[in-house]
Amino acid sequence: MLKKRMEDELNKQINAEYWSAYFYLSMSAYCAGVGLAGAANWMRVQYREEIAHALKFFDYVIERGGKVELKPISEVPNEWNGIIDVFEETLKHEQIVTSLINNLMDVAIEEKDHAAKSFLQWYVDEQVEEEANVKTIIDQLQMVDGKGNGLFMIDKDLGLRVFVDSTLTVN
Ligand code: OFO
Repeated sequence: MLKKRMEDELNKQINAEYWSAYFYLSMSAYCAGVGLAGAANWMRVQYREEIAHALKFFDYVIERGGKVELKPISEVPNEWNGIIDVFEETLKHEQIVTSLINNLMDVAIEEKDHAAKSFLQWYVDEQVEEEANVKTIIDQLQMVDGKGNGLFMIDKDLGLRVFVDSTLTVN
């Protein structure tokens, strides 16, 4: 059985993952609006990843006999200053999520909840990958100054991303 404190923190994280999904869907709309279909696709895949992250928490709370409490999702931004800004904001956001996951891990340790620690390790590893992937894209975009033929080629690559439910695999 989950302790109340752990249950509350997991419920907050479900909300944070849905917020992330909504955030990336908004970025997808922005990218589509500025003619970057590849980046729009990348963000839409990211949106689906976040939904999968949320559902993994959702299922876990239920599996541990806890109560899922879905809260309202607060408003997300819908304007950015170009494609480099979009990915820089993505990285900043993922760094915040990493700290949320680390805080959750701290709670699991404090509550001596070994099962939650084991469960959360998946997210700790996933965040390393999330940040690294975004950092690579920012580096590429900066190389071409976020424009011209270079941007055209990067956008094509971003268009190749397909959704793979990483919650079903072991990192
Ligand atoms: Fe769920 O990792 Fe991104 O936000």
